[in-house]
Amino acid sequence: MPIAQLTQAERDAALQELSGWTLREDGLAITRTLKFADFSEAFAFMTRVALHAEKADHHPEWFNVYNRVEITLSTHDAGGLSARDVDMARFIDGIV
Ligand code: H2B
Repeated sequence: MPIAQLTQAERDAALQELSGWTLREDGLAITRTLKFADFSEAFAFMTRVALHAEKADHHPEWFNVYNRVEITLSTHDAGGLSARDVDMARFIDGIV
């Protein structure tokens, strides 16, 4: 079943609530870069997110080098941002 993209109003409200997240230039994703003390801390974070992602069946796009994790959230099944991305961003914000 297709997943609904956020409306512009919903997207604006989500961005207000999610400080630290930036709308990608094409408007189809949100991004946030996190820095940790070292690689172990970064990977521990990624493990927690991965376990949650499997449960939620919603997966981040990310890039990691040493202590930096660049995260992009978008819903492929919606062709852009959906409530699932907002939920995932909230989860991430809750554990950092
Ligand atoms: N993750 C993300 N980010 N977007 C999706 O549309 C998506 C996903 N779809 N994880 C899920 C998996 C889908 O491919 C499976 C079949 O439910």
